[in-house]
Amino acid sequence: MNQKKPVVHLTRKLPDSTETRMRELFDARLNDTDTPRTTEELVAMVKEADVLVPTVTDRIDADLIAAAGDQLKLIASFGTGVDHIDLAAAKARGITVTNTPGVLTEDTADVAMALMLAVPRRIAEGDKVTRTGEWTGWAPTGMLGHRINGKRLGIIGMGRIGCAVARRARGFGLSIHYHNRKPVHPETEAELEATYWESLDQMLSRVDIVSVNCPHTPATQKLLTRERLEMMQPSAYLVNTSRGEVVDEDALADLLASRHIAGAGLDVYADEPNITKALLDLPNVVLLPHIGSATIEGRLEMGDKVIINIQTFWDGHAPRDRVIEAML
Ligand code: 8YV
Repeated sequence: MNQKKPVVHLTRKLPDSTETRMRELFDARLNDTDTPRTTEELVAMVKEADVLVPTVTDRIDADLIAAAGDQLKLIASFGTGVDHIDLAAAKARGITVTNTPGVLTEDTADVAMALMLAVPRRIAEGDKVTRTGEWTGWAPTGMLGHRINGKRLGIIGMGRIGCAVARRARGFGLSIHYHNRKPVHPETEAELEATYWESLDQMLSRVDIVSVNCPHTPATQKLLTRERLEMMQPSAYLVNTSRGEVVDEDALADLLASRHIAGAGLDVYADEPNITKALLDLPNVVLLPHIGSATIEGRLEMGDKVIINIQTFWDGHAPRDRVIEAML
């Protein structure tokens, strides 16, 4: 058992109770202003920290890892996605990486479902029309959208979040289709009455709503290329609560503008917080500021997980949430 408290650097402001507990357990260095750290600041941190607690807004690349002092042994990320961390470089330097899976599954699935309803039913447009005084009253042909009940949903990536999306979607009368590296457990497939598509291309041309729920990895970088997006039906919608990098954002904007795709609901972007300008002017998109997991409950549970991962590691055990590159 390690007697010394680990020096733990937090790159961003975390919930108060998470930070207070960290101060009790560790020699935790906080970021009160919550200003995203510059590369120089991150370098200074990894030279000193035993443990770094980054978030999705930090780029933990090979150069940064090379600049770390030998004392840096753990990167305990606050979040599930680990595409901001160069896992191979961390492994090569013997640095363990952990994340916070599981605790943001339901919240993220809720936002995916909300977008699936919001876009075909024109919820955001309706809110705008009502507020701006453009609404002239009920009309038989006013604000018509499309029904989702009875339609087909195609989920890309049937992990925890994909399955949670499927469960919700079934409640709204959608039938479930999915593309994954391999089929899910037969029991899960039976429970969801889900249809597996080994070929993403085949699935894309047959479903009414596409939901992106796979992690961003080298294999899924721009998985939805222009060619693939063009395979979608002109009446179909795209929802992305995973990572912007999985979709060719420029191509998506073009196809939405020309109505080759009916609409999109996006919570994530390739270059956050910058958004492809063309998307901003389109009425058939709902754009959210990466709030998939943004609940107080979720953030506290993420904080708890980070603390447990650090404490377990510092006590000399393998943390449960360590990220193994081959798993991605
Ligand atoms: C998190 C996310 O809030 O966990 C993820 O992968 O995308 C987010 O919802 C973010 O990563 C925090 O670092």
